[in-house]
Parts: sequence; C-alpha cells; structure tokens
Amino acid sequence: MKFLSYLFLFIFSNFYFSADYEVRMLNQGPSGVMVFDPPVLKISKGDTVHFKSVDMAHNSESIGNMIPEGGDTWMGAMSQDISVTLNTEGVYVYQCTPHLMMAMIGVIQVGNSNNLEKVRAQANQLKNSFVTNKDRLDKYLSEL
Ligand SMILES: [Cu+2]
Repeated sequence: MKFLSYLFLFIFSNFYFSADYEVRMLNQGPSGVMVFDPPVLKISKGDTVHFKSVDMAHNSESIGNMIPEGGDTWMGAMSQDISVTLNTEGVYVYQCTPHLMMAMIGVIQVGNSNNLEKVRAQANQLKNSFVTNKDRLDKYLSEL
C-alpha cells in the first residue's frame, strides 16, 4: 500500500510539474511570414516543446553556439513534428534550416537566462545571414 502511494505521488508529481508547449511552424502567422508560433517561450526545466509541422517544408533545429553549455541539441526533419524536453537552464535559439535567410528562428528560455549575453553576442553574427526580417531576433531576445 505504501509502495502504491509512493508510486502515485511519483507519477502525479511528474504529471503536475512538467508542462507541454506547442510551437507551430507556419508560412504565415501572427508575427509575420515564415514564423514559429509562438516565437518566444519561457518554460521550466524539464518541460517539453512540441514543434508541429502545420505548413510543409519547415523544420526546427537548435543552433549550435546559441544554447546553454551542456544543453540538449535537436534537429527535426523537414515537414516533421519533433518534441524536445529541455533539462538544462538557459536561453536556446533555434532555426528553420531552409528559411534561416528569412529569419525563421525562435527562442526558448528554460528557467534562468544565465547565457543571455553569450547568445546576444552570437546573435550579432547570426543576423548577417538574414536577408529579410533582420530585426526579428533582437525583438525576440528583448522579450526575455
Ligand atoms: Cu521554415
């Protein structure tokens, strides 16, 4: 009986404390053309983000030097959903690989933003690869 109540507590606390978020990959969304929606998320350690392939020919891929040290990386296939559970705190920037030129990027803050200065410095580099929506990344980072 005691075991069962521990088991229940364990399952319940997992269920209760980790949340799920959905980010849609869109040709056109509330914040513009070729966007992740919502583009900026603030979540807790251990939460899961589900990237949904709503429109075709998008993916979600973490950007190597724009995640916290030791953070999980991911690389979704084209036109496929991908779910990512983030267990390392910090700021993560990710891209849609074929639409990086159009600044199809997104930002997730997991817990605290300890690496934000590093990410900002890298953002100045990344912006060079944008042809349109050049101010998007700054705008997203300012929302953290
Ligand atoms: Cu895309």
